[in-house]
Amino acid sequence: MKTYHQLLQHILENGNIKKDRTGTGTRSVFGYQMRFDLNDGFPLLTTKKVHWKSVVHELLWFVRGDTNIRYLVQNGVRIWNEWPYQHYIEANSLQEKLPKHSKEWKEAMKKFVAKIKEDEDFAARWGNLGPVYGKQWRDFNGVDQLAEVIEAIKTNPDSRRHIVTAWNPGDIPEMAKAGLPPCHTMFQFYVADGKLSCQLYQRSADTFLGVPFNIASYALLTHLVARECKLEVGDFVHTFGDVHLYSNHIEQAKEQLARKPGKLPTIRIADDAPGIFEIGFDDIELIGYKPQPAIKAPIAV
Ligand code: DHF
Ligand code: TMP
Repeated sequence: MKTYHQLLQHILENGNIKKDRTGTGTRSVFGYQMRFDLNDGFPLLTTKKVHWKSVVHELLWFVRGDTNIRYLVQNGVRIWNEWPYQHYIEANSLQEKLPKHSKEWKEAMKKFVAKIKEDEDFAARWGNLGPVYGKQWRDFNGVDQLAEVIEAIKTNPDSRRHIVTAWNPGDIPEMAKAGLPPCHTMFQFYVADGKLSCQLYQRSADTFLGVPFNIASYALLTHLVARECKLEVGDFVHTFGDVHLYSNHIEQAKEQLARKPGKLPTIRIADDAPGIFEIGFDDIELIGYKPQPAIKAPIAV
């Protein structure tokens, strides 16, 4: 995964100092591209431990068209908790009592998440992120983009129109309320030589925390769609708009750069597993993942 290290290095060397919505501050560049041949192994970072379970559950949650964090919470996945929680705080005017990232804020988040898990009505009211990825992939103004793109890959592999977009301008205000306007904005598939490649355009990228998940997620999606279409996997191409390192991730990035990338793991999807729309967590096995220890970093909300 030298490719990812090169991106970190590139931002450290060339990043513009830039303010951002969260008030954290970033070093950022505009426009960058990485390419991973999925036949070289599965691109899950080895120079820090990435929480694989979260990657898989989040992708299955998108594929099923779900946008409520309840499924994630019930499966021990924490990565989307902060946004509905912050929306709950703001909708109930609790900002003064619970300032972002304070000790009280962290304590109350545990209670919020427990309530999402236990109380179905509370989850229905406060667990929804709005019409984010899952909604747009499966029902973009009535269009099941994921099902249609799979059908098109099967019937017309050479098409240059194999696109799924999460950027639905009319829905952006609703997404911004309790979630975020889509960061991984649109993707395209390409078939050549019996291999399926995928390219993602990511408009905004948190290089230290989000990007390792995004690479793994789209690599897994490519494997699942290839299997569905009886194709081998090709490349995952990752194209960025504003790709940044938050100012409170700089030391962590340097720590990671000092580590040497190891051998990539592989994945195996059970032969008897159902198709992409019914596949379960246990059908997907990660083999030979031996990462170096996790590196903690605060997330910008
Ligand atoms: N906001 C920001 N500022 N950056 C993001 O990357 C981001 N990603 C979102 C939602 N909003 C975001 C969804 N994806 C983590 C990773 C991906 C992700 C959200 C959060 C994260 O916190 N990763 C930690 C801990 C993972 C865990 O074990 O729960 C990590 O060290 O990788
Ligand atoms: P923004 O909406 O102001 O661009 O903030 C979104 C932040 O979340 C930005 O730092 C990018 C980051 N992000 C990722 O890097 N990957 C993701 O998958 C998601 C959801 C967010």
